[in-house]
Amino acid sequence: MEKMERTYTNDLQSGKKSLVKGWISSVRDLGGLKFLILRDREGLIQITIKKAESKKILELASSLVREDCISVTGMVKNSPQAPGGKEIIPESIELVSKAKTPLPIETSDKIITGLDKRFDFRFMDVRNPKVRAIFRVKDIALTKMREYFESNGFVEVHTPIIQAAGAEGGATMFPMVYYQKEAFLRQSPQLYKQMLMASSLDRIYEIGSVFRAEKFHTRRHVSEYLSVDMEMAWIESEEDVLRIAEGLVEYTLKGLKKDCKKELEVFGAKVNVPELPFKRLTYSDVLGILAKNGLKKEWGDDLDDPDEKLLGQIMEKKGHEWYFITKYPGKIKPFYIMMEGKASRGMDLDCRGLEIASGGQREHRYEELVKVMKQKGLDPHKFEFYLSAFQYGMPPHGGFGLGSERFVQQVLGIENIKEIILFPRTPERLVP
Ligand code: AMO
Repeated sequence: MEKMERTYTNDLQSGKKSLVKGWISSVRDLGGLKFLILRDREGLIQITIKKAESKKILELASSLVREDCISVTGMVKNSPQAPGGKEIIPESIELVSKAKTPLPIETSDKIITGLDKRFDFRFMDVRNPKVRAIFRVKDIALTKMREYFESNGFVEVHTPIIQAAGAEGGATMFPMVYYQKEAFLRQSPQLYKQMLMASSLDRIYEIGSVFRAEKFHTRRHVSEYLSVDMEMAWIESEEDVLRIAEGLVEYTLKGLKKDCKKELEVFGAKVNVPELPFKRLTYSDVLGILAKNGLKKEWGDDLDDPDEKLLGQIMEKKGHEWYFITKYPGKIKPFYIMMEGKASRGMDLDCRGLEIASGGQREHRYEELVKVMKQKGLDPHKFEFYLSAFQYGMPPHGGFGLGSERFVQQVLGIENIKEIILFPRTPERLVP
């Protein structure tokens, strides 16, 4: 007999003999009938056992419990009462792998288990269709971002994760032993993506893990996240970078709307594809808006969570879910951002009060760069490998880093960023 190919539950067709494989989501007994609900990556299917007609199958089915792995062959039929409108009348059922009882966490689409317990048993938590939907949205979002970069002339690169120096400040670096030397896990590909602007690659992007030893527990910080980074050379100003950032967001949201309808529905997420160009507010504009709404800040103060949230609400009321904040004070931006008097060419991209990306135009003039490094208390000797790229022909350039989890978090309206990471890393969590 020819080997039958496995069919996912969403591809089943009535009138076709099929093979399905998955976990048992529930078992129900109803007089003359026994129902097994099988769950696979794509959905659910009801397996209907007529007790009188299939004694052998019934015997096996009676020993089955939730989360057992089974494989079922049988005829697919339309059945309006069944979840998804179809059922399988089994010809054979095989128990592939047994599940222990009781189960440590709940896997039905109502999420009732606490977050920590769910992360302890994350492999099982992801069987929950609602949880799985998050990772499909993340997957499609990253695919769309890659498409956008590729179709705009960007080259994908991979720069070192083990680094000799950090770019984003000493406090959040993870040190490690590298043979006899001290090294660090990268906080960002910042220094390398800039060096590549002197390499002729012109436009690059990198999607990779970055590491931050964050001391605070917030709903938007983790110790390891997936950063979407880009850098482009020969720019006129940071405006060139903003245009790519807004184009990327627009393209990705359009793609999600088209390819993730089901998943967005699960979360009741209404994706509005924003109109281009996004609203640009200068940092000074933002202080003005906040002051008018009773929140006074000194010029030069960083924008904290409550400031960003209030601004987000005000902007949303005006019809701007996405907006840039430009011309940040130089003193609160990193050394690599180009200064412009007391301000800078640094920007953030926010969505409904949450910072999703940050970047801007970089300082490409060697002497200026060294001057700012010293002003910010950094030792240029530690950055010689980086600085040498600025001494043999470095074009003007800029770029940004976008937090992929924050992007998905905001699109789906999820409270905690950890939910967007399969195995999150926080100060307390290193396993699983
Ligand atoms: P920044 O440090 O602002 O800039 O980070 C860029 C974006 O990354 C996300 N992000 C985080 N996400 C989860 N957990 C964290 N601990 C965390 N920290 C940051 C945010 C943020 O906007 N090198 C620059 C980028 C550049 O200039 O190109 C950088 O890393 O969404």
